[in-house]
Amino acid sequence: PVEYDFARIEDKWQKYWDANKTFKTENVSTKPKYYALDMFPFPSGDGLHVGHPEGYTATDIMSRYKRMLGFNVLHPMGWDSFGLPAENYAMKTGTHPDVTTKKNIATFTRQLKALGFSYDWDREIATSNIDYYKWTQWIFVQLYNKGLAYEDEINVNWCPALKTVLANEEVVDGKSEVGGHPVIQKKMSQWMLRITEYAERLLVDIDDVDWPESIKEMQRNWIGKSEGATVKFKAVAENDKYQMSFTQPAHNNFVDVISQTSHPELYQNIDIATYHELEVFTTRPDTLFGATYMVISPEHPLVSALTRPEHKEIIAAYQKACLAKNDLERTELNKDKSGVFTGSYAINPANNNLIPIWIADYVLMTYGTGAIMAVPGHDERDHEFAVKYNLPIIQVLEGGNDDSGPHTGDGKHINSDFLDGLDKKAAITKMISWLEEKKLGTKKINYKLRDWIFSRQRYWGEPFPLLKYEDGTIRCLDADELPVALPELEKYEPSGSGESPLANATDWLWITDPKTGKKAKRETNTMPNWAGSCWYYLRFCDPKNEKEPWNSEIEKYWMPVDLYIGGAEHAVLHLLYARFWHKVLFDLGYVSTKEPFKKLVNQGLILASDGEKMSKSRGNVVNPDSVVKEFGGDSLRLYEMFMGPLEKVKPWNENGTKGVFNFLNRAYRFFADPSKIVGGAEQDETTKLLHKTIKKVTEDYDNLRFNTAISALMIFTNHCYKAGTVTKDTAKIFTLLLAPMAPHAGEEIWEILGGKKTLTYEAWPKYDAELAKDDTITVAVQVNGKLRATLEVEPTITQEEILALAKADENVAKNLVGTIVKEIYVPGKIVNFVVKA
Ligand code: ANZ
Repeated sequence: PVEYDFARIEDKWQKYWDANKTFKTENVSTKPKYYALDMFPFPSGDGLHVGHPEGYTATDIMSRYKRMLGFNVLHPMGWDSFGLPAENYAMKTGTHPDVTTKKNIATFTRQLKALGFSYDWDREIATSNIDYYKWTQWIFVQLYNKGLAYEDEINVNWCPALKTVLANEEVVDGKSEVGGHPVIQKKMSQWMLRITEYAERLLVDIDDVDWPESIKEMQRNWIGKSEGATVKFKAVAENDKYQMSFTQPAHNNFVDVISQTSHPELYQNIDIATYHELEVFTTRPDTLFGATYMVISPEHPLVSALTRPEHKEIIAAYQKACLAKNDLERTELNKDKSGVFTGSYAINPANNNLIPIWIADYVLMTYGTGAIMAVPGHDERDHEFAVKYNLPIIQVLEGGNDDSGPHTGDGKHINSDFLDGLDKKAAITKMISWLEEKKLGTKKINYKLRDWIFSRQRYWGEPFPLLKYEDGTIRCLDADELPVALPELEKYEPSGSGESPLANATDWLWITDPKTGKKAKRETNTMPNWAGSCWYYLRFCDPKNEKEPWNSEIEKYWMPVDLYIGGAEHAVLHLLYARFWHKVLFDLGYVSTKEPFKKLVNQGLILASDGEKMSKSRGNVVNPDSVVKEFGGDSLRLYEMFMGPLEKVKPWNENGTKGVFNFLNRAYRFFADPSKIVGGAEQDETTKLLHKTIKKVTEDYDNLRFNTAISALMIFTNHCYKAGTVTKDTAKIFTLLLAPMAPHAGEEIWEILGGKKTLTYEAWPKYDAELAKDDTITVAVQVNGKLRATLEVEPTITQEEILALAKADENVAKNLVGTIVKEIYVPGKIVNFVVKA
């Protein structure tokens, strides 16, 4: 009997593919191209996780399938190898990150090869290799020269204990996610990239790509376009006359609206000559008549000018407390509101009412203008705040059924002078015209998107190609001065001053600039690890090019990426950053497409058998090595595809692996057994099912439905066992259908069947549409118990469809006189209409 000796078979074909460079891809071809890309891994010390092969198998199936369809396929693999873990490991063990990275890459490579992925290994790249990051630096030079890179003093999350800046995502409740150390807001000089300049295009072009709607929506929300207006308020302060007679009595109780009519004496005291212009951004200019107070952010530049002396102390304390909170904590709806009064007032330009100016942390300096007009009658946060601090609430739109909350919906305007009677949309338009006419404001579009903080105080990353002279001026290097090599360091520990460990590299740090002869210091920060992954898909097109990052002709041939598979966790990080760089490169004429990734698919998370996330601490991680050892790489591939739809979250199941292994075993023992393969014509039943199977598998591959493709092959295999024998042609077709998913077994059976090595470029089987058609069933149609027609229909027909079909039949229609009082369908058998004249 034939035995499925997977260990021998897999080893044999992996060696064959390697030795013959079966998957080497040429950049010159008359064939149409197909570019299938995986999100390349960070080569961690833990090795491959069973989550990796899920997406990798899917792209590999598509690559193998498309080769058989006659495409020239680019299917590369590489390493996102810069990053903090390697550096932390270095600090702990004293092993240079370069050494650790190389070791980890070797492990990953061995593990990927064990799964038979059809990568063109000659295109392998690693972002931490100098011949790669030279070009990452080159792209930075392009950004810099285009005015898209700048240095700025900004507030960052600074963790004194970890001695580094942290991303917002790395801070939980004001503490570092790692170790729980306090995190403060600290002003530090950082390199920034002007991604905001591309906000509109990043938003608009997302409509044109074939991506999951959820990811598109996350990007849209992240970019956060808001249409509204800016409005200028006059803020009155530093005016003693006004202060004396007005501030003190008013600020303890604001229930009263301070209008000219109610307090004419106050207006007389205002010296309008001494005012500050306080500009706000609002999406609801129509509610201006309902603005009863203003709020400025604790970081607003006018805080000190608007703070009356008697409020100074409390405001200083408040500002300090705000530094300990991040933006999310400050703006969350359900967080308790806090704020302090400045002692100053502004004039509402719509009705000249005096409204108090407060400082509160729910207003962020990084959005809009850092100041708001508060409309507690129609905004949740303003309402909560007004209730807490007893500030006046005026309703300016009719409606809202809950007395206790603000009315955030639409309605006719009231208490709003020239807006009265208008709905929201019309009132917004009218108010904007009024503001523009009076030069009090203007239509304005705002984006939530912030510029990208692009520097890290870390060692294991790309050095910036920047020199700083003693007079503080900066020079960005020219292309011919690249690369700036990352110096070898013995001490990776950051200094704690906020400077990167590179500040310890004294020999490297200070140079005499050969181009100017001036003494210069290198930039010691490094780029974040998103930099390398922003353009790796371009380098894969032309990875060995020493003169340029890629050749334009080659880029034109391969781009865009036709299929990109990876985790949804990159929705607004890598996927947005890469789109941004790509658009810059497009503007500079270096790439030919507006968007880099035509189709994106997110594979679903694979959970442990207990339904929990796999993690080392839970001890529920499945190691792919042990699965490969027990069942082989083909079975692991098949199992990961058989678990369920690619995009779904699915738990691992030990028995499942065994189940697909049994199927592969059975298939192999049949099709690789010469005694089962006979000459002559194929049996009719087998021919029919074969064509159906080709159709099903083809359509499933086209739609990345690999689980149902596997089911179809299982059904066919079971049929063949019942049939006893099949012809060689049938066996060969089955093998070609199976091979993209189980390539080692596929190649071996193919060879046994006398096919020439290798099946990689064999033509994909075609089906006969007639033979592949589903069998039909015959349904009788009766009217009042008399047979009027018989219908030939697909077995999957629904009740609705068959009733419609029956009524449309000429003879049935003729007899349906009067009213139909009953419609009965016995599935697959009979339709009966009861009519009454
Ligand atoms: C008055 C108003 C009335 C507002 C109303 C809303 C509803 P989005 O949609 O997110 O753009 N806002 C403006 N700048 C802010 C800042 N720096 N920090 C916190 N909040 C800020 O939201 C825009 C609205 O958020 C603006 O419109 C402003 O409140 C507030 F019935 O102005 B609105």
